Amino acid sequence: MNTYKAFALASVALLIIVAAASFFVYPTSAPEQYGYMSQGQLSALAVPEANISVNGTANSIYVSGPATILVETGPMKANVSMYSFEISGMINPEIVVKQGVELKFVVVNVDSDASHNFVITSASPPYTYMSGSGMMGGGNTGMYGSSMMLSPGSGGNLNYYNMTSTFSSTGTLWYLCTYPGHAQNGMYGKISVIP
Ligand SMILES: [Cu+2]
Repeated sequence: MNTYKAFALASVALLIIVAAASFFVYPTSAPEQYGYMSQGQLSALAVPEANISVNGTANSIYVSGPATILVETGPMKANVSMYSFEISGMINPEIVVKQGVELKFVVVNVDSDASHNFVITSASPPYTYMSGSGMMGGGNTGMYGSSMMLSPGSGGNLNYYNMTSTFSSTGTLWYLCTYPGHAQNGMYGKISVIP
């Protein structure tokens, strides 16, 4: 074997090792922005959070500092419309947040037969059939953040998407589902950013 051949073989071997290593390392080192979670993992998330106070009478939550908010889309509950978000046990609550606070939203589609997403916008209701339908993508494409469209779960696996939003100026925003017809049928809520 001449030197060139040995070098070529060594290069190929190195390439294979690097490719194999990255195949095994990549899934665990990548940020888990979206994926599947089990019902058990979802239940473990549904705990009272620091910096969040719940006001059932006003159907609102107040967030005073950095917090994680669990958003369940399309809750499968009696007398609850599928066109709903469930947050802290409430349906489409107003989220009151202090200016400058960074919120992490864990959006989980708990609906067994419909797709939903969670998009934050300055566009106010009423919404039409196609309201927001241009904002389908994930990757925090909107100014304030948007989840990807989450398919209904299957086999006990629920689709989730993690997104982070910082509310740097005071005012009124809205969250809604941009699947055609959903916001029109009430799948939205208010976000008030206060000083
Ligand atoms: Cu929806």
